[in-house]
Amino acid sequence: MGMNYERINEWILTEDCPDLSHLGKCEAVMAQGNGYLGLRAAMEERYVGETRNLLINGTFNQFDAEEVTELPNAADITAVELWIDGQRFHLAEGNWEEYRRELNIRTGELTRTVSWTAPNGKTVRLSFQRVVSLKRLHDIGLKITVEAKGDPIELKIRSGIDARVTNTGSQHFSEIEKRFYEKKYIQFVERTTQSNIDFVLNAVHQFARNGETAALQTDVNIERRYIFADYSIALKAGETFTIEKLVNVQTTRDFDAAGLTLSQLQEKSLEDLKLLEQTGYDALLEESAREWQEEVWDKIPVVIKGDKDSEFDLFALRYAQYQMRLFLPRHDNRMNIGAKGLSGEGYKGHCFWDTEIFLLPYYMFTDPQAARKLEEYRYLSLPGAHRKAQENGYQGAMFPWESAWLDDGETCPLYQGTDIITGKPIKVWSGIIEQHISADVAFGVWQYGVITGDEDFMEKYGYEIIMDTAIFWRSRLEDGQDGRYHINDVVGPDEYHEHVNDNAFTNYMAAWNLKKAAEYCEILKESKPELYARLDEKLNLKENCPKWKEGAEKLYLPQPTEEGILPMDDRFMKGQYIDLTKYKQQDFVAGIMKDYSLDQIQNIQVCKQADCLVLFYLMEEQFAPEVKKASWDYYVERTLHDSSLSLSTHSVQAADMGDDDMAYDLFRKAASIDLGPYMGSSNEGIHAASFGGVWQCVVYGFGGVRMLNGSLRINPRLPGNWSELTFTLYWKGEKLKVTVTKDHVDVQNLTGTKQVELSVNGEKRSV
Ligand code: IFM
Repeated sequence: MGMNYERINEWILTEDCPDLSHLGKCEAVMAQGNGYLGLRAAMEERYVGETRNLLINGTFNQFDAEEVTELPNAADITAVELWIDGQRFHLAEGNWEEYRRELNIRTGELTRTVSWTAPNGKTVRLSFQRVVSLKRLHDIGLKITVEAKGDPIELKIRSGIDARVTNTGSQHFSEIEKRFYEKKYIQFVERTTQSNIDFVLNAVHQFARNGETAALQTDVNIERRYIFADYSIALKAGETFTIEKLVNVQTTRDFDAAGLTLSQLQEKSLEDLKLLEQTGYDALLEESAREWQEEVWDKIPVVIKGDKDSEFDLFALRYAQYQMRLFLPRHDNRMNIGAKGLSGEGYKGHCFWDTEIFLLPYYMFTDPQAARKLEEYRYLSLPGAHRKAQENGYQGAMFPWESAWLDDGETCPLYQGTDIITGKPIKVWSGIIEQHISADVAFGVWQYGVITGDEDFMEKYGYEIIMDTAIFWRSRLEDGQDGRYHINDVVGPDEYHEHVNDNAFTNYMAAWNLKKAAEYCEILKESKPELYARLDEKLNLKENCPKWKEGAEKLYLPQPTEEGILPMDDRFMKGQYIDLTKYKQQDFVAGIMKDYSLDQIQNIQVCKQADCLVLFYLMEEQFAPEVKKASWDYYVERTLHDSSLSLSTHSVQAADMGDDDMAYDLFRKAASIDLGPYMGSSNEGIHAASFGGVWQCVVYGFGGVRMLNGSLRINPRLPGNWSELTFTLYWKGEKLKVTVTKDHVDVQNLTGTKQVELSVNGEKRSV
């Protein structure tokens, strides 16, 4: 029951039995997309408990003043209802056999096959196919084949565009127009209620009987927020009937630059639909599969060889790549990556530090152009960051903890969930005091600049972001009685502890940010005086640079205890120690919140997720191995991994410390967050950052790749059951192919235009 891994060597993820009480799992893990749109894998026929999502990246809307802006759920285009001699096809009725739902991550196609016997005894063999084109960002195809098995049947079909969907109750759209053209082409126009974005959805159906085109009478229906057609046909025993539903979706936001009016967009999208109709499902699929092959699988190939278990490892890595392409807005720098990608409504489509710390490494090393767009988004969202700083009494760029549209500023909700003890809504402090995000963004920008060597980006955007965030940090520092600066009242990466002082992660990252800004200031003054002058005019470098230096020097940085443990803040180690075994054994997250209120958790030694350990991993050379080991022993015992970001960080740390078994075990757990057997884990969408984490476990952890002080280092350590690992990465524009075996590391420069200097297992090499 549930996920089945029998065909993973063919790149196929299978569900071999419909699980109608856990619909969210396959809906999310089998979602499709192309960075422009994401389509959840809800089945064609409707079920109680399903979530049908079509999300278009960047189209944020605020439902009302009490809610924060979110990605609205566009009208549903996937529903197709079938009746066999008057009995509606539904897996909870009649009998089903030979069921399989399969996602082919190589081609991006989702299929479902089943033999279904209706309560009236009529049997049909059904096959459903679905593709979201990677090539044509607006196009989606569905194909359904019905075979009448033993008896003749009367088949009735209902299909159209259904705008009666919401985001768990919040209706983000006004209905604008709905109509049939030529009694054939269906068009539905809806407008977001606050951001005024027009969505135009079009659909057309075409039919074939035993492979020959068939024309069917269309019974047109237009209802409130729903436009659909009914068709019927009599089939003889043994006959097959095919329905193709071809759909496109476009929004006025896509054409902001071109300034298309709604009626021009309606006209254009209808023309596009007619082209799609001529293409048909099979060609659309073939074209899209070719794009997957060329853009992803040929460009970013990975190989893992080893025992039987390693087959899952390779699939998990490829599945992570599949996901990281689904939600990547490669086409537009005005949007970023939501914490749930485009596979569900969780976290409302907002992006977090997940982008810079967990996902950016994959994109920087494998698709630098896409990585650049993600960081350009941060530059374009500076107005919101400036506003947030001002609203909080600071200066410079204070990036939002949760970010949506460019000038939205902070979009983290103020309240979420209910306190188990008081029954009151729980205040979400992250939007106000989880401030490390500003340094994380600067860190991502710096990493991107060094790894890709993209000086054009740094000159236009990068240096400015690093300096603007330094302005924020300098204004944020507080004078302490000890003559040092402190950063009080924050939430660190471990969100179970709020209002802490001197969170190690935050302080070290802030100090890094201040120091880096001052360093760049001096470098640019010498090497790029014109750029320096431009930035000086904007950011007053002459006055700020000395302040950044002084700030970095005087900022208090927590130091290890006598036992070598780095205190994650000024409170954690004084908290109560409790036995966490019960929560560690639960197959769901945040179980501790069922027993303790967040107020109580403040004084307990329990971590939701890695905190100091993320710091060790980002600033590897700043901490002695004994400190890392002692801190590891201390924190691992107290960490619940209640955030999907935690396991991969621990795995990379374990690999760095040489604990191969632990690193592998944690990698497998990280790879199973969505792919694994826990049926409730993905209801609100997949965990986008965890896929970056899976890639990091393999390439950073086992592959031993890291950028250290501006240089490339490769210190691989394969898990015991792997005999080979091969991956590619870009280093300053050169594409390197790295092959690691138990006793050998081979690095080839596939581009070969420049010499690449690197260190392999401590020895200097050049390729
Ligand atoms: O950014 C994370 C955070 O660290 C933990 N809660 C979920 C967020 C989104 O993934």
